[in-house]
Amino acid sequence: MQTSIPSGSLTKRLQRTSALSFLLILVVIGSRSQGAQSDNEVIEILLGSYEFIPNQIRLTAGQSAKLRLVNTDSIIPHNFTIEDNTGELDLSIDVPAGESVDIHLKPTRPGRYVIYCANKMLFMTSHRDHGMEGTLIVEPSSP
Ligand SMILES: [Cu+2]
Repeated sequence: MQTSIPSGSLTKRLQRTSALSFLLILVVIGSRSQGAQSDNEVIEILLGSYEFIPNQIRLTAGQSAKLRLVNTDSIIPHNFTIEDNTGELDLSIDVPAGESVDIHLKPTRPGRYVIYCANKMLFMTSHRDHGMEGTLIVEPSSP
């Protein structure tokens, strides 16, 4: 008889632990970013486990913001796509596994825009169908 540690479950546990710590970091950032959005604000978006955290992003028209896209998966590449038929915010950014990419946005038109991951699993459905989508809300600047 052989005794062996199921490495798969250990990896899963580690992934869960790191996901949890990312969540904790996010809560700290979330509580710090209450109130008015400043031009230097960094909004961190986690891409992993087939979801965006948070899946709702709020920006203010006329203000620039830095979005930090963090891929928390160790082997799955993700993508961050914004759909905007005016073309202003339209973009598609690939975020390799375990890496992060900063993007700068300065929206001018208030509205709601669809965001999603454009990647697909081999021979399977899209990441978007698995839940990797959300909303970018651009609020009008306060008078
Ligand atoms: Cu993805």
